[in-house]
Formats: sequence, structure tokens, C-alpha cells
Amino acid sequence: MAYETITVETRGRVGLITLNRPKALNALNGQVLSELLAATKAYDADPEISAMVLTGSEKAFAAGADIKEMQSKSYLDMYLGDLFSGWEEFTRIRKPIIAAVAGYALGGGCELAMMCDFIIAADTAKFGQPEITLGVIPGMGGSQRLTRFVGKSKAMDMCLTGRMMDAAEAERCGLVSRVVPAGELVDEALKAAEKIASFSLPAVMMAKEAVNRSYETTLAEGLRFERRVFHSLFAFEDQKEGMAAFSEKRKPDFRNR
Ligand code: CO8
Repeated sequence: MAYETITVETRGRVGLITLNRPKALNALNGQVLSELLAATKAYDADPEISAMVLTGSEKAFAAGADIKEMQSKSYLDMYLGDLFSGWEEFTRIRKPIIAAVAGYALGGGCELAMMCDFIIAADTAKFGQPEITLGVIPGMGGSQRLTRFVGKSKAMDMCLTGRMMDAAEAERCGLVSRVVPAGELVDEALKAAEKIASFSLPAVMMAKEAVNRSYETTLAEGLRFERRVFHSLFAFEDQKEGMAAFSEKRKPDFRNR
């Protein structure tokens, strides 16, 4: 499929998706959403792919939802069009997606990065929820996901003052998993994705599901869910192979990848 606002390439078992609206700093409009959903769903269904990396440009991962697209809309337009509710579909992709963030990740850009499974940041990354400066509030999950990532005090600070957080602060408060030099960002993210893709795919997908479950349920329910899933992995030959390889001091050769 030909895309206009993203590019897509396959590196081994990893799908690399790059946001590509340079003139608008990768601002997220309806077309970006539908192309991103088409690309991630295609990779999710592709048996040759086990993980994905989503990145932007050196200057911007994404500078937010497209302000010019939203600007003249009425409440009725927003309500009847249910603008951007489609992003929920992005969070239902089952294979892991790493966000590789350089430059600005603002508003919807920060929210999109948080919808991925983890964030690797370049030392140039800047995160923010500046919607308050536009007379609105985050609308793609920022007030909810950012609070779960970094806690109330910092989330309030970001959402109420609209200030940006640099990569070091983002790592310190748990928004990103690691910070790497800007020139190595995509390679490092691909390396992490390739590592994930070398493991048993059902185990990887269930690990993603289990961690995500922790955001949506009680500790007791989450622990029960984890244990059931853990037990179920003993139905796969990859569990036998992984544990046999450990005992025999060799590399495992997982079948379900
Ligand atoms: N939307 C549309 N266009 C944008 C956006 C955006 N979010 N961000 C940048 N652009 C455009 C600029 O208008 C400019 O275009 P042009 O050259 O035609 O004037 C081009 O990108 C380059 O931008 P700048 O000249 O401003 O570049 P600078 O380096 O001077 O500044 C900044 C970079 C600081 C990132 C600046 O562009 C900026 O502040 N951008 C807006 C950031 C922002 O406020 N983001 C939040 C948007 S609102 C949002 O995301 C809500 C999400 C929830 C929606 C849910 C709906 C239900």
C-alpha cells in the first residue's frame, strides 16, 4: 500500500514506521491516523514480523495533533465525528511497538509515544502537553497516561504549565526507558526490537498483555491474570526449548517467532 504521511520498511523481523509530514513537524491528522493504523495492523497480521519501531524525524517525533485541522471545528463536529477516537485502535495492536523519539513529542505526539509499549529517547527529545496554551487540554490520553507514567505532581506541572521536559528528566521520572545519543536512536531502537523479535512470539505478546493489564485492574486480579498466562505458556514447545537450552548451556531456537 502506498502511504503519503508515513514510510514503512522491513528490517529482518522488525517493521520500521517513520512519520513523514516534515513541513508540519509530523503533526497528526486524520490521514496520519488511518495510515498508521493500516501499517501497524498489516504488521500485526504479518507472520514475518514480530515487533515494530515507530519514529519521526530528527527535529520532531510529532509536534501534536494538527492544530490547523482542528482549529475551526465546532463542538458538534468534534462530538459527531468523535475526532481521534480511532487512536484507541492503535493501542489494540498486539505485537510490541517501540517509540523512538527525537526532538519534539508534544501534545498528541507525546500521547502517541505513550501509546507505544516503551519509549527510547534521543538526547534531543522534548516531551510536553502544551494543549493548555491553546485553550484546551490533552485529548488523546495525556492527562491519564502521563499521570500513570510520572505521577500526579509532574503530570499536573506538565498539563497546567505546558512546559517541556527534556530527555534526562523524562528518563529520571520513568516516562522513557532509556536515552541514547541522537545519531544512534533508530539503530538502538531497531536493536531492541530485534532482540524482542528473537524470543518466542506468544511469550512476547503475552508479556505485553500482562504489563498492560496492570494499568487496568487491581493487583490481585493482575496477579491472577499473570499466573494464568504464565501457566499457559507451558503449552508451547518454546517453553521446553527455552528451558532445555538453559540447562544445556546453548542458545534457544524458538519455533514460534
Ligand atoms: N499542528 C499543525 N501544524 C504544526 C504543528 C501542529 N501541532 N506543530 C508545528 N506545525 C507547523 C507550523 O505551523 C509550521 O508550519 P508553517 O511553516 O506552515 O508555518 C511548521 O510546522 C514548523 O513549525 P514552527 O515554525 O512552529 O517550528 P519551530 O521550530 O519554530 O517550533 C514547535 C517548533 C515548538 C514544536 C512549534 O511548532 C509548536 O509549538 N507547535 C505546536 C505544539 C503544540 O501545541 N502541540 C499540541 C497540539 S494540540 C494536541 O496535540 C491535542 C491532542 C488531542 C487531540 C484530541 C482530539 C479529540
